[in-house]
Amino acid sequence: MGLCPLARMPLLRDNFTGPLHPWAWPEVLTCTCWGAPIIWDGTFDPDVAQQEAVQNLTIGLTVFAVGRYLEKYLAHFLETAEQHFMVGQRVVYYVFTEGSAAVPRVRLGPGRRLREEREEREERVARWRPWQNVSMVRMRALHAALGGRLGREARFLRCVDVDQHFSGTFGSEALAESVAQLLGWHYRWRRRLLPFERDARSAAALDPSEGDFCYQAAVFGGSVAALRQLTVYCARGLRRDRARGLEARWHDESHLNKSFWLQKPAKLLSPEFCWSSDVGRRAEIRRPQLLWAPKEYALPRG
Ligand code: UD2
Repeated sequence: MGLCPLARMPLLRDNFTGPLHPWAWPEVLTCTCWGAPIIWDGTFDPDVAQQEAVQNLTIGLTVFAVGRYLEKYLAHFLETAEQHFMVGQRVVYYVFTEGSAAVPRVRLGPGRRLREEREEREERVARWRPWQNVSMVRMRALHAALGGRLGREARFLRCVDVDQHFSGTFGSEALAESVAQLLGWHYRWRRRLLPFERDARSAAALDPSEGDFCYQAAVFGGSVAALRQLTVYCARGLRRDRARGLEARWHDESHLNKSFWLQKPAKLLSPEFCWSSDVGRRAEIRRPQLLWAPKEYALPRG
């Protein structure tokens, strides 16, 4: 597999339908070297995407909300998902949380449900506590859930961080067998500068000549089968590293990047689909679909 030209060889936006003059649009990459589309606002017609989506399928949205993240972020996350996420589709929110924590009640539209993933996992979730970062065990918990009811119920899934909110339409154009999200901080960087895991002892390690793009663990998705493969790969890597006293530079995100290097995603979402205002203004970022909440790294997690 050849390596992708990154921002050094951008392509023009195609299927232009927006109100701007074409010359006002910055150039962006719209296809990877292995033929996967990179979805930007203006490169798809939302109505066509909606029509082409398989009808009557259930889309799962998984989100982990443990400790203060539950109280602080979950309600707003769900309220905005109701306004923007797969509107008109059958959606199940799978909220992974712990013990007796109260999941906020949010009014859901027709065909939309919320399931709390805690009973069978209560003990496991409780064991997350000593861990510095809850996100480290998401892969294992997701893999287990995909093998159960969640995996039978949903056709496609989107797995996301809770400390963000939907700010624009996030629809069927984002569905595919496996979907990766370009990280807003790094999508313009040259490959050799990307923050992949470089310690060769880690299961997440990528050689300087490896890695296509820097993907974010805050949004990834795909079919149940593809996600079972991805989550088991990452969970095994995380376990192997832990047994050796290692922790990859960006934790689960490093393992996700390794997995997507080996199994190329079928579709990439532009950074518009998960954007941080802290990155600053970018001409090609016009209507972010998800916005990060300000990061509070000084506060405890887990
Ligand atoms: C980055 C990634 C995240 C993950 C993490 C690994 C982005 C936007 N996010 O996030 O996906 O790869 O790095 O270090 O790039 N959580 C809780 N309770 C906690 C802590 C975390 O529920 O106390 C859950 C929650 O869903 C949260 C997610 O884990 O959104 C990721 O944790 P984070 O946002 O604190 O990690 P962060 O910002 O380093």
